[in-house]
Amino acid sequence: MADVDHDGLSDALEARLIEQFRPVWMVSSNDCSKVPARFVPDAAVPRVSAEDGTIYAQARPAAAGDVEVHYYHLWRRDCGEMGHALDTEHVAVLLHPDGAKWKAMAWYAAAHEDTVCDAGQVSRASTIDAVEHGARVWVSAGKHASYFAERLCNHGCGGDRCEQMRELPAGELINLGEPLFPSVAWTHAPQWPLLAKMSRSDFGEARINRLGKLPETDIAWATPEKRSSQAAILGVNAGLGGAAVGANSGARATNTAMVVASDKAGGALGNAARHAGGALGKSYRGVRHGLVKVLGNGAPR
Ligand SMILES: [Ca+2]
Ligand SMILES: [Ca+2]
Repeated sequence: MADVDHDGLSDALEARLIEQFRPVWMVSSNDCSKVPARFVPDAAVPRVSAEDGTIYAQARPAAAGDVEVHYYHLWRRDCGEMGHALDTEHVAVLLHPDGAKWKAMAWYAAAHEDTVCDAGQVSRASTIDAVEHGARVWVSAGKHASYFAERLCNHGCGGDRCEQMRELPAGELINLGEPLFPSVAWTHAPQWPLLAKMSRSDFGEARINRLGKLPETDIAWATPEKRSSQAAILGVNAGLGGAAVGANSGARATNTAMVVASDKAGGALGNAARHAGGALGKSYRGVRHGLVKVLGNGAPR
């Protein structure tokens, strides 16, 4: 079994999963940085070779036989108000084996990650219709924050816009390997925080636990503790939950980014979701079983 990045997953499995769950990217037609860039592979300092929609990926083992895949969209520059060269953005998905197939349990989209404006989101895969294939991801113009819904695009600290959006044609997918055995020379470059994003999981126990308890219809903020400081920045009190709609939006506003469709969680799925929420143990394994149970009871197509 060839395993060029020495993480225990075969090259063939990594290639298959990376391709199967490749997201569909929605990008802005007036982005100053055009589209995600390709970088010269053997340059230790990141140097753009083309702005051609190349996406970089990483697949690595997670707990209990699961696999976590990161998709990096890397840009020539961030063109926000405090713009800078190079921009390091990503989304992630947690996969579990189901017989001969693989299914997604949960997705994470980074938006202003590691800043006070953090508007990252987590979602059950079924909520955003991305159990057996990639999620659709809206990328804000110039800032390149990633969102699972177009109408979340004005979050962050309020400067994000998704205007004149178009689907990015599928470009090349390049496996970055792992931090100790990267396939390119620039993963450790201090010019950008790529190594940190490659080195950590986006599905820690606390986040997975919150996800397990989330209503089936909701996308959640990945770092709800940051949302209150953000509200202060905007001078809005209850406001940032304003994207939430539906009967329970008031109660959910602080922790929940939005309700996708209030009538979606019906029947067996709704019951399974409630059951999973109630049965969740404190451990990752327990939560994982809960999420698998939800998926196994007929997630919507
Ligand atoms: Ca491998
Ligand atoms: Ca790998």
